[in-house]
Amino acid sequence: MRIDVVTIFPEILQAPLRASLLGKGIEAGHMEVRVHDLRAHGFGKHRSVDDTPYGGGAGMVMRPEPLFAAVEQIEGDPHVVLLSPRGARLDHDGVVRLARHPHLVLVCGRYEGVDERVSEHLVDEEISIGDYVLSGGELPALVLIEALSRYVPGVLGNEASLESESHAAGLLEYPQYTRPPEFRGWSVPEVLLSGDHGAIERWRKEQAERATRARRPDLLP
Ligand code: J9Q
Repeated sequence: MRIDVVTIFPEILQAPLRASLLGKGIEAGHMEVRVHDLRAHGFGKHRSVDDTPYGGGAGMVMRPEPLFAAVEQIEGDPHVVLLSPRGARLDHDGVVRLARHPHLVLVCGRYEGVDERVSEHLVDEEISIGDYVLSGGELPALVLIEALSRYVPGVLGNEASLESESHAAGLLEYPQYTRPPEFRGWSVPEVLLSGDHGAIERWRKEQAERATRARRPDLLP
């Protein structure tokens, strides 16, 4: 899978893309991620990429020309995604669907918005990672790249994608414990120390259902 990211802040992306399992997967060539500086296509001495909104109002709007130039200089026939608070909310099914595209371009919106001609004529779809205020699409792009990497063979290992499939499709996880068996008077549930694998499996299923009912009833059928 190939991903190109278009942003005015390449440095926000660089370190996270090098770190952790994701970075190793990219290093090993299982996934190719390239970050493009939108200001390379900006106007004037300050490489400006935004301007005031027609019709008035606060804030700045990203101009279309730098965004079209940046995306159109990327070779191939990519699926173009704009990270924006106006997008469809990303969920597990959305990640799996996007992972089927061999080549994505992620456009990071900034400022108070992006000229509507970008949404209408450059971008294939708009994606939001959740309903909260952010100053730009760079962190959402990283979230999407990490989520996608789980479906790229070799990046996090095949077991990881199988594990996340079963997890995201169903219930919340059951509670996990490790050593010590007692900490500040709080004990690990007896059944987990019993060695009775049947009983452990039943306990975990019951706990997963209980946690889902209490915390995320919207996930239940
Ligand atoms: C660009 N809030 O928020 C959630 N998903 C994407 C975004 C976002 C934002 C501001 C600018 C993207």
